[in-house]
Amino acid sequence: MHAAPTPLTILIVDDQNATRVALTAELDRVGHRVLEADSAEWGLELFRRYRPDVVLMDVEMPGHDGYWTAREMRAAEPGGWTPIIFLSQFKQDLDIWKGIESGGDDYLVKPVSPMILHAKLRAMQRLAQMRHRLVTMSEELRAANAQLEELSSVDALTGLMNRRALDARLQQELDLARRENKPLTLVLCDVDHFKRYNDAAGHVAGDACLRRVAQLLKETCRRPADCAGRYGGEEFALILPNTPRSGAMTYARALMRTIELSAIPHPDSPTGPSITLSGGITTCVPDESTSVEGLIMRADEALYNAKSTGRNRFFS
Ligand code: GH3
Ligand code: MG
Ligand code: MG
Ligand code: MG
Ligand code: MG
Repeated sequence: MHAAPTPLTILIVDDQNATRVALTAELDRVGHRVLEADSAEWGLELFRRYRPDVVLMDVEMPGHDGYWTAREMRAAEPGGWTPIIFLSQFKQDLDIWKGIESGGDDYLVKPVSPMILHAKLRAMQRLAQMRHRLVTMSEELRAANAQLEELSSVDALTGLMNRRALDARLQQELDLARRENKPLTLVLCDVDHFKRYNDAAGHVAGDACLRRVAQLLKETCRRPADCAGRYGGEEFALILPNTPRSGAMTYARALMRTIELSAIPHPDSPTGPSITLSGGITTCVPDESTSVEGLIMRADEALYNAKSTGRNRFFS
């Protein structure tokens, strides 16, 4: 042989002692680690236990034959692929066909020349490496995709759901509420006089203020199904499943109280020394005609009314 091969763990399954001894001696000589099994059952056991790199599989064995063993091995590694090379004294086309059909990757006729054996092992190793690279690549791709998915649904400034995710969630909750015949509440809220905040304190402080408001909104979502998101700019949305009108009003009062107590200073607000919110609330038990757009439109109208009647209030 020329260059020393990368050491492999090779499982030989063959009922004939002489064959195993000869193969083992040859594989040993070039540095491979050899596992020997004299039956299908034991071969399968060693396969499961040691996960060899390659299997050399006799076809004719008492009890279960090599075809059966190969199929069992394939079934024992879902998503995986260990190269299996059949060894047989039968060299008819049909024998070879059956070997490959039962899950073998190659088929050698006994007695096998050492050089052919090493060449075939090398080919299998190359395929296994290629497959490994592909599997790694697809895992990396999946991770990158998951990261992208996450990025595309989170608002970068506040860490809340963004508009895209909110719309999707609202649609889900709408469908669920319709199926279960339960009330769904949507709250849109908007920071009062936030342009003045930016003008007086600067955009960096403005950003920090929005993060603080976002955090408070998140904290007011006490039930697991409630969710808060940034609808855009200084506007936020809250989706409150299974919440009737009365519950929504209670929620709004608690939210306004939380904002009031946290007393985030506003440097230039006609509504007072600290940040205030205006909100629009809509509650419905959805039917066939209810849509996400319709809900948003109604909450928006209520928000507009809260703004135009003096701000720092929630309307429904
Ligand atoms: P109103 O009480 O009617 O809501 O008045 P307003 O000034 O809050 O409303 P307007 O829509 O006129 O202005 C919203 C401001 O919010 C303008 C914009 O500069 C600011 N804003 C939007 N997004 C961001 C952001 O991400 N960071 C900061 N710092 N400011 C933002
Ligand atoms: Mg045999
Ligand atoms: Mg606004
Ligand atoms: Mg506005
Ligand atoms: Mg505003």
